[in-house]
Amino acid sequence: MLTSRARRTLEAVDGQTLAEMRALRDETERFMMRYKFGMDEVITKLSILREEFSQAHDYNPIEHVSSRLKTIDSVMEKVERKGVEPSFEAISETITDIAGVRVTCSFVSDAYRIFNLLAAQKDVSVVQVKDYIGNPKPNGYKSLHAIVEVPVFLSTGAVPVTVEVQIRTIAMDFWASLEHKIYYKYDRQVPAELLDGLTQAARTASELDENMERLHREAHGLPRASPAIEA
Ligand code: 0O2
Repeated sequence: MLTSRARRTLEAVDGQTLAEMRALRDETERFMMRYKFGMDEVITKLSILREEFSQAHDYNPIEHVSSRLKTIDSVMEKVERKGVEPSFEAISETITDIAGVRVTCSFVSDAYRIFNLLAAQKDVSVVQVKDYIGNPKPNGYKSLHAIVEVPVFLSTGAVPVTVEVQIRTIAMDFWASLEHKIYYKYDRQVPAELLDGLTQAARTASELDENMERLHREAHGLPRASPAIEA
């Protein structure tokens, strides 16, 4: 429902400007849709891996998969913050996390296993990997981040689409979501004692991950693993 002021503004816009505005709206919708399709493809790949792995190995390495598409406002905020030229081409080349998929696993070795299985697929190209599990952030943040490119097949042909995939354990995810809420609550000015508490909690979460994986291995008679990204 338009306000009378908005209606008056629209009435003052000439036909050509209105047509250009509509064309831009349609192009923006098409641009964002590609990311949704790319995200759906990655989710399907993960569902297949999850189901097939469970069937073949009687074990499920994926606990949970969630996804989010950035809003146009959030994309534009990042475009401004990073000083990116506001064209669809420049945005698609520079902003690689418009589509995001988060995978939660039980164990650290599963996080690397899922990444390696996804990266080995023929139609998946790995653009960038940030291994914050092997190299945690100073605040204790741990997660395996990958920017992958998948082809999306449209009626006009195939287009490559980037999707950010974050893979982590339940303990890492629990920590990251609390840390995110605390940062949001304090508008990034988190009191020092809370920051110390978060760093300590990150250590506890890592210890929990190590202990749980050791127990799992012992219970199943599995050898000690040194999980890593496969070339
Ligand atoms: P959202 O809403 O989750 O997308 P860049 O993405 O290039 O601007 P950067 O830091 O180079 O920034 O990317 P990086 O390191 O791959 O991290 C991007 C995302 O990882 C963040 O996205 C968070 O989701 C997550 N992340 C990174 N560091 C932390 C951290 O210290 N704590 C928590 N809780 N999450 C983190 P966005 O864009 O911030 O938000």
